[in-house]
Amino acid sequence: MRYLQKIVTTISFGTAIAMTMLQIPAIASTLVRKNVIDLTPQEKSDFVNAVKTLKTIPGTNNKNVSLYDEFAAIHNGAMTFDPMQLGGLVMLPQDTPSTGPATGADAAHEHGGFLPWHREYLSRFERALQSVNPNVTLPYWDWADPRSVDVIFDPNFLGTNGSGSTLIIEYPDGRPTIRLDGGPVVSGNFSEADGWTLIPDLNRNIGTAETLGTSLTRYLPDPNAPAGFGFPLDQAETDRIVQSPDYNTLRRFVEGEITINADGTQTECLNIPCNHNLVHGLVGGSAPNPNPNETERQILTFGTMSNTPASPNDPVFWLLHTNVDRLWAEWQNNGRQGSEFYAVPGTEPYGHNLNDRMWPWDGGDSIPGSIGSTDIRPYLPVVSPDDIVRPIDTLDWRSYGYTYDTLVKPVPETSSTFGLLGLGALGAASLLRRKRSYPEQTHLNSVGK
Ligand SMILES: [Cu+2]
Repeated sequence: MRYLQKIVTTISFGTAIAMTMLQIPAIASTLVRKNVIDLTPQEKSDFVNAVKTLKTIPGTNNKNVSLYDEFAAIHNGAMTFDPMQLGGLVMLPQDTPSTGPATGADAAHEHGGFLPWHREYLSRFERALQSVNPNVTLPYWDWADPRSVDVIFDPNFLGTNGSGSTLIIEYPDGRPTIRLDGGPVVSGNFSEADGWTLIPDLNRNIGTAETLGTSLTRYLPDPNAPAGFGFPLDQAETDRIVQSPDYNTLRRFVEGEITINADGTQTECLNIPCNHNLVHGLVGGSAPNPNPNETERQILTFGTMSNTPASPNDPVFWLLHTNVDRLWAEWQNNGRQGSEFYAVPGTEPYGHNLNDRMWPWDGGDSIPGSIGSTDIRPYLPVVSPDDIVRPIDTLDWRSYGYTYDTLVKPVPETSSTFGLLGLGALGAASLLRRKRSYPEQTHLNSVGK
């Protein structure tokens, strides 16, 4: 639908017709986003090479900035619309306030548009990768799979933990001391020695607005960390995300504002985040502030991934968010794809309702401000005034030309699903055939493993 809309828009502009027509074949061939643990060595090196190449291509606006940095700038810019940046207790002094209807709420997080905004953002990044190598698709990090961490944080794939810094956070009220080991990634892929140099203005601590410098910084948890303080995340909890009864619950659950317990009760995730927010915090290093007061935030954040504006500087960002998008697609694939399975109309701040324009694809309606004293606007890409995207345009992931391996894989014949249904061998075989013919419409095992 979004492409149809674009055709109608561009016809009146004449010259853009040819470009629009070129997009059509991409829709016809659906690319499959895979679990990162299933990538072949070739697929892994293709992904890494495409990501690194984007860091060497000049940006569309400021030629001193790479295409990759422009993506990082967009994520920074989205958060400047929230004067309480990331819900911290303190309003960072914002030298240049944002303007326009999006002002007042984070344009990409904490509200209904979290899922649509990131779906659009990921797809644009994936298309940028495909302009380097058409075989590349975004892999996802199934955070509940114990095999994922070793595959991802390999020096030859997305690089290792940081080193050289130990943080000890002590709690005067008797809570256990937290120890975090990490720091800059100093060798292997995505280290500065490897050429992965960050723009300090786009790599800031959300709580202090101080820059984290030019290195990717990680504080990965101890591999033996107890459940809830390390990887993997809980499989049963992740399965419950896809069972969420409505969009608002799903969005809050997967983003990490709440969790739903096994007995169906809800718990707010305050000082210790959940799901997507937890993964950000575990990679970048975060801890409850021992002494939050009127001038400090409730959660301390240390590295690149835990400081949300900066987080796309870590390439693992894309794998985490692709998993979030997958969980949304699986939820939608279970009969919830229509616009009635979105946030209740009128309940969201501007930019997050079904037909609102989402910055930066808003025709220039809103202008981001600064993060502290940092004006990120010189780093932003050019966005055409007719490049408009609303949440409603993002609901059908297939219209972007991709799907997920979990939505096209046939359910294994040994699956308990067949046992539960009590099907005989013949029935199971015919169901399997139907699934192969219409994989996305007869999907039974929504969290396929
Ligand atoms: Cu995120």
